[in-house]
Amino acid sequence: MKPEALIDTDRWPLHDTALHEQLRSIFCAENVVVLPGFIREQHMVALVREAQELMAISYRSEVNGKVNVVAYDQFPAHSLLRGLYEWDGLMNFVGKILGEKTLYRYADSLGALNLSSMVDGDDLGWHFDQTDFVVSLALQSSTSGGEFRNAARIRSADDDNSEVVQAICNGEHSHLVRVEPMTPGTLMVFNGRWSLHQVSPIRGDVTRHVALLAYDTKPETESNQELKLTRYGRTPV
Ligand SMILES: O=C(O)CCC(=O)C(=O)O
Repeated sequence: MKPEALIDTDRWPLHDTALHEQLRSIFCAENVVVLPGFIREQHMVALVREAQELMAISYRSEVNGKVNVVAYDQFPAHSLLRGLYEWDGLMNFVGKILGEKTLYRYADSLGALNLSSMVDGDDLGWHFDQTDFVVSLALQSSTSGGEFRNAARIRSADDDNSEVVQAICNGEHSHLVRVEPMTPGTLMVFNGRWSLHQVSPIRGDVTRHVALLAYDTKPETESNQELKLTRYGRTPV
C-alpha cells in the first residue's frame, strides 16, 4: 500500500498551504501540534497488527522506566510504518508545520524510526530527545494510564533551565506540564530536544503502541552510544 493511502487526506490535505499556515502558527504558539485522525480508521487494524508482530522482536529497555523498543533496522522492507517514515511526502508536510525548509531523517540506524510498546506497569521517565523533532503516531492506547506528558520548550540552546527541569522531574510545576491527547491514529509533532516529556504508568491488559519518527534540521545526526546501549541494548554493527 502507498503511504499516502494510510493518511486521511480529506481531513489533513498535505499540500494545502492554508493548513500549513494554521498548523505552523499552532506550533509557534504551543511548540506541539496534535493531528487527530491523521491515519484513516480502516487502516488502524493493519498498523496495530504490524506493531503487535514487531513487538515480539523488541528490546526491553529498563533504564529510564520500562519500555519495549523496536529499532529502525528491525523494521522489514514491507513495513507500513517504515514506508510512511521513508516517504518524502510526510517529511515535507512535517517541515511545513515546523517552518523548516529542509528537514532530514535522523541518520541513526537504530533511532530514526522506533516502535515503543508498553504493557501493564511500564512507564517512561522524564527525558529530552537527542534529535530535534519527533513525530509520534499513536497506534493503540492502554486501558488506562500511558499519558504523554510534556513540558514544551522548557529549555533552549542558550538556557538549560536546570532548576525548573529538576523541579518538574520531582513532580513540581504541574502548570508547566500538559497531557497531549494521543488517541489512536493521532500524529503529534513536537521538539523533543527542548521539551521535557514522559509517559505515565500503563494500567490494564491492552498494550500501548506508539511509532516514533525522528527528524533533524541537520544531516547525519545520531544519538550517542550510551543512549543506543540503554535503549536498544546494542550499537549498530
Ligand atoms: O511513547 C511516547 O508517547 C513517547 C515516547 C518517547 O518519548 C520516547 O520513547 O523517547
